[in-house]
Amino acid sequence: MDLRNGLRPLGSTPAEFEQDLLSNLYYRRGTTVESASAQDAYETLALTVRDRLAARRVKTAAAQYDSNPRWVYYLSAEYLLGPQLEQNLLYSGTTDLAPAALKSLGFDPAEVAALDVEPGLGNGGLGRLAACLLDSLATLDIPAVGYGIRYDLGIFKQSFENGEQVEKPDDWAFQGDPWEFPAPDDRNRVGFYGHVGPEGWVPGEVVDGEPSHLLVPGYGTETVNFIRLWRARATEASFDLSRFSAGQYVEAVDQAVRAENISKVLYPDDSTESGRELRLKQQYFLVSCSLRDIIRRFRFRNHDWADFSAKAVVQLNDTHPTLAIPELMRLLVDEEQLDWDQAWSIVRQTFAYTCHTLLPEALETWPVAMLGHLLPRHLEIIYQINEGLLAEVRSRFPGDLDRVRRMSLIQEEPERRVRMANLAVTGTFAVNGVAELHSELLTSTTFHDFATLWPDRFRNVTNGVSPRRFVRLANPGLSTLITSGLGSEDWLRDLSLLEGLVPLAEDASFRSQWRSEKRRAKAALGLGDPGALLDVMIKRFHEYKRQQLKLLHIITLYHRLKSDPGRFGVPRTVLFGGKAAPAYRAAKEIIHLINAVSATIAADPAASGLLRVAFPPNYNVTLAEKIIPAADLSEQISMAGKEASGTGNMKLALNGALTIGTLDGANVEIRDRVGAGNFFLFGLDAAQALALRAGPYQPRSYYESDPELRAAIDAILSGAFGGVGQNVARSLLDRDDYLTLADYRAYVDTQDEVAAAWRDQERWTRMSILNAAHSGFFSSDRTVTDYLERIWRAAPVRPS
Ligand code: NBG
Repeated sequence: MDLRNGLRPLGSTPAEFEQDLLSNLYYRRGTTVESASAQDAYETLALTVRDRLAARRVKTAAAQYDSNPRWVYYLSAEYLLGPQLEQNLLYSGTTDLAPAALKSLGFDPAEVAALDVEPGLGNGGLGRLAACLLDSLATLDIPAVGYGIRYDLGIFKQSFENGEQVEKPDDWAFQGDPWEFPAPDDRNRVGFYGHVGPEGWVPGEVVDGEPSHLLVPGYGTETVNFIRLWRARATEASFDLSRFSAGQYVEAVDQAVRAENISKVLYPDDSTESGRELRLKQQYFLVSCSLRDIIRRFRFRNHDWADFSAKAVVQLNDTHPTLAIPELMRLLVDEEQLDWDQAWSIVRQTFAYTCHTLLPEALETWPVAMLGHLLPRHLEIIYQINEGLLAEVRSRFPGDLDRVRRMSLIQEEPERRVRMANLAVTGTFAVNGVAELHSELLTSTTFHDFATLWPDRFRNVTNGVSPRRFVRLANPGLSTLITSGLGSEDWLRDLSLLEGLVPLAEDASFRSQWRSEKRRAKAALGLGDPGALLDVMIKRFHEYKRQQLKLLHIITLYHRLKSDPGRFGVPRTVLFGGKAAPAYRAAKEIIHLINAVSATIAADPAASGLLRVAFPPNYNVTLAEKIIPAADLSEQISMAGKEASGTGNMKLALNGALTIGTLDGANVEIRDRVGAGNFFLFGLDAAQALALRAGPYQPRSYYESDPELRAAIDAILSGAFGGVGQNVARSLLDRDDYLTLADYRAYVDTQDEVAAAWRDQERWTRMSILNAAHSGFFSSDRTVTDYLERIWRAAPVRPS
């Protein structure tokens, strides 16, 4: 069948690509080369590249429709996609064609590429993981759709004023988004509030969800999947014409504005009641629109509900989409008239849940009152699910009231709240942690009761990252070297082939080329001497991740430089990147202190050429792709037992950075693979940390017995850094929730070992190569393969 319906094929020569560009410029931008702006050129280029992916998407859709496969549906509140242009050039095979064609039309390719804005649809690790998994799903030809929200404003843009974090709106789609296909004709109506009467739920407010989609191409295959993003649209009825006519312009649009606020910003501030309700609204909006879409898609080829879970597996990315469980129950029982047990069995075979945290405070709960007000029917359904759960607990553990209380979907004290993680575990067939240690800790602590009741439900899938984005696109120089070392580019689709680099670690000329790639990446960052050790800590700011520990080390190095130069070590640039949640005061104060310490050191001529602290603002994927190739040392220093996995640790190791880290998250598996001799381990392990926290932990005792530690903290307290950060120091002395002081000495001593290793550049380079060589396991292709085997059980469909 001719899927193009006789349309001429897209060009593959430079001249043809140029023709396609011209045609898009003329017909879709309505302009000509003579009058086109750089923005016109960028949009045109994006459309021309997108056309090539669209052609593949059409083929993929036809093949997927034909085979009526089991679909993987990924529900996520965020997708941290990163810039799209370079990725889509690479995946569409137009990396060389495009700049040549632009140049020949008189445009500057670099200026055009600089207009590509990274979508503001994500925040941190779980959002980036979602993006890597979708990349790998497409690369492995798995029929998959990602569902999310099309936020107008992303997570804030970070800048610093007098060293303090300032948040500005991230209006990422201000100029429009040429990668997106809007589909206003596929709107879904979503209800909120109202009451449950004899005729069922009667919502008090309705909003339309309007979809658009972004293409997700696979690498080295024809498959192109997509992400469907929902944007809230006021219904026609929400505009009050009579008020408008009466001059009440604000009141006239009040309802419409409230409706459209649902997809206004990612993670609205939840320090107010209305902010919290808005988050809950977003969550329901996402799952309601997405489930209707999934059901619509199911009905293309299927009719019998008994087949539903054979045709769809829905992965809940953390607890944000957990309302999908009661929502599917509602659709099946209230709208499709299935009986409760049949509906519950479908639900239980359809959903799976990934947990991304170990912090108890990060497990979401919603006040019963709020949930019942916003979604009265869903609360009834949750109660009914809870009855079934508690009946099972009571029959398995007669008389164990405490267990019933712990496992209930409803927390009673101090306020009645719905425990979303318990609901997620109860309504799914599989629950996974994201690294081996994390999955173990989930079953032994957080979900211990559930793992006792349903041991088969729990499994591990260690995270991974896309080698296309985080090696090939981020580090083209190193990629070329790897390809020449291995003799082919196959490693980009099978990262275990990196093992082939092991013998090259013994080859002096390869080592020298490896080193020059690092230096080149460092020089490109523009942070001064590329011969200095680049020590990198890039991640969200959170006390458990312990940026404050790195800071104490920097102050110690500074003190040594001034008064004990023999112990200073090697020239070092420390680079931080990351944002603190706007309402997280302690994390923001750590940021402020880092900037203050950085300024003090920069102003001291004695530190020049020896120690420098850089903190470029607004860390995002674009910046990560510049920093990661340049990094020599990767800081993964969380308190053991707190970091679920980490994925930055994998990206850095794959690019040849050596890790200094605790036995936390995926660090454990990285160290197992790269070898203990190629990893700088320090500090308490998870069991020791737990034991120390359980007793009467006294951070002051470390302060009192360690002169260097005392000097570092005293410097902060005495105002040596412009008086900034005194609360940080006091909180370390008084509470130190994350055992920073307990791990300080081991950390500083291990950093001395780092410096010693750095002095021997041949040794360091060997270790660097071996880190990359042994990190192939951390490809998201392997992660997806594990999900397929352990959870999804979906098979590839290749477009012919
Ligand atoms: C993060 C964890 C990381 C983990 C990513 C992806 C959240 C809530 N959690 O350790 O902190 O690597 O998820 O699994 O973003």
